[in-house]
Amino acid sequence: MQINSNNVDILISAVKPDQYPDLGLPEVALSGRSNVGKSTFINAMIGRKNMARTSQQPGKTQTLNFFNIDDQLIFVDVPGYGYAKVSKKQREAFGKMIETYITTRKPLKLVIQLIDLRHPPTEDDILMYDFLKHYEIPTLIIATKEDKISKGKVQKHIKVIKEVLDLEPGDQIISYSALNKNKTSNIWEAIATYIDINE
Ligand SMILES: Nc1nc2c(ncn2[C@@H]2O[C@H](COP(=O)(O)OP(=O)(O)OP(=O)(O)O)[C@@H](O)[C@H]2O)c(=O)[nH]1
Ligand SMILES: [Mg+2]
Repeated sequence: MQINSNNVDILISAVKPDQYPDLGLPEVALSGRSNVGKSTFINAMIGRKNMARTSQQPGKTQTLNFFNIDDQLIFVDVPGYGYAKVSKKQREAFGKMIETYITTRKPLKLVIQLIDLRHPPTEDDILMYDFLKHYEIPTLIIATKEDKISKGKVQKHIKVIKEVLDLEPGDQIISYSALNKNKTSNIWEAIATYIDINE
């Protein structure tokens, strides 16, 4: 799958369904802990530096941000979970916004769940994965920040993630670094299989 990184645009920052765009494109949403690198992942995949806003501080993304990717698909950047400093009220509002999107959105073809390759999945990661499986949402796990551990340890860490999540046999896991971007084309190939686009 080839993407023209010049033909990428933010469509809308939405908080409720009547704001979701209506282009008839398949959607791929990100999920994962705050600060795991969801917005950075989008930028790395499309070859743009700061299309999705990133931060070293958790809690950066606060709305559902829809990006038109070369008129082929829409990436939906989503607020992260598990950030203690977000107020209870805010956390509930984020939770509801994400739940509504994931459980009702017809064009949603795939959720890419990011897990930090360095650490076993958290309780929140497990809850999120179980939620996706309950609603039968196809899920691709990206184990990110691969550059932060030595090559020899990658497979061992992937195995831990698989075991702790109790990964379903149909769900793939790919390790990735948004710094070296080595597996970008493999991930595009994987995404293409979910959205019925020829590679
Ligand atoms: N070394 C390394 N750092 C990364 C990688 N991906 C993301 N980061 C860093 O992780 C931090 C958080 O990245 P974001 O993309 O803002 O995280 P997010 O998941 O969108 O966070 P929220 O919007 O708060 O939910 C930034 O400092 C990124 O530079 C990676 O693959 N390798
Ligand atoms: Mg973000």
